Amino acid sequence: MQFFCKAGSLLLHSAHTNAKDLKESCSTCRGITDNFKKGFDKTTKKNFGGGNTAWEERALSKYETSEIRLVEILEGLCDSSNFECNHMVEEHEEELETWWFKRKTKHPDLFKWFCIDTIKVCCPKGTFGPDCNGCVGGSERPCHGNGACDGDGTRGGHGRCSCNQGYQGEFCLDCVDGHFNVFKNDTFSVCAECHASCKTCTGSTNQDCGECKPGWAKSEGGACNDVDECSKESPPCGEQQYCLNTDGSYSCQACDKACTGCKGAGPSNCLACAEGFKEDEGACTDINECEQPDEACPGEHRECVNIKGSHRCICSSKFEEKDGVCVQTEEPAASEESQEVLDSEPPEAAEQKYPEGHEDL
Ligand SMILES: [Ca+2]
Repeated sequence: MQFFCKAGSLLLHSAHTNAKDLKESCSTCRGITDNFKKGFDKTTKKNFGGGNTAWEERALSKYETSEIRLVEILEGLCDSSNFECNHMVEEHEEELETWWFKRKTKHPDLFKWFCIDTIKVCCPKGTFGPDCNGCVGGSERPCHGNGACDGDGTRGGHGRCSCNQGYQGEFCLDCVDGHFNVFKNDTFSVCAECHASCKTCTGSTNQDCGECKPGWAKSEGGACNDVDECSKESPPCGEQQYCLNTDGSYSCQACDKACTGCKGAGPSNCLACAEGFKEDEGACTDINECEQPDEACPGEHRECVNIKGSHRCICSSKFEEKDGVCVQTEEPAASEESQEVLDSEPPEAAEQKYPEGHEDL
């Protein structure tokens, strides 16, 4: 035991850089005392029927404060894989025994007695560090209620504040850009969000802006209003896009594929129709090339298929493309094996084998 304690304090000394470990020691200890409480509740009236008989009453009151019960509780304090926890329990088993037999009544809060006051790995709420000093802003309301104190409740940390969203400064009393003070004195501060148009502000409307955010500009009346980027002389979007103004910004949207250039969404907002489309009742609509007077798919056994903005030429049924012309598809029966048989037959007979094929011609 003596060895452990010395080694432990040596470790604490050499590990002042290891603030994270100090914070973890406290949470390990908290886990131990939480599990102690669970084990205590679980062993209440354990192994006893209802505690009705006189014998049971006597046995129960003996068990309540017994070493047997303590051992049962100690066994459940740590997961077997949790090295830190098992190490801490092993190192401080004596103290836990002392509390169980001698201090429990006077100091019922095991966390406070064990983690804070005895093995000194934790601090009271609102304090931090080796000596449990008050956090920035005081231990009552660390960071004036607008942030978290580093190391709060542990023997680690530096006690400084990381402020909540909207707050800044050492004491978390100042507002960040885009926020303004609804209320502020030396110890209290409430910040609220500015209007979306303000970079800085003194109130909640667009009239209260100090500086406007990008995409907004001050009007003559002093309010920040949206800039309509789309109405500028040189529009910010590409040729196949139209501009969509939004509050504080804009976006460039793709034109409909029926358009060459456009002023809005859909085929009715085209500046000109794209190739394969023609104007029809104010909108660019697909040209059906297959119904044009000029044959779109010249050549024998070819068919025309209209698609949006174009058309495709395909071979008719039972024909396939070969070297730029449509030729008759070979029947599945004419595989290599049967081809030999066919070849050995007289040509007339072979031709007669496909009367249906010729009908398609
Ligand atoms: Ca805009």
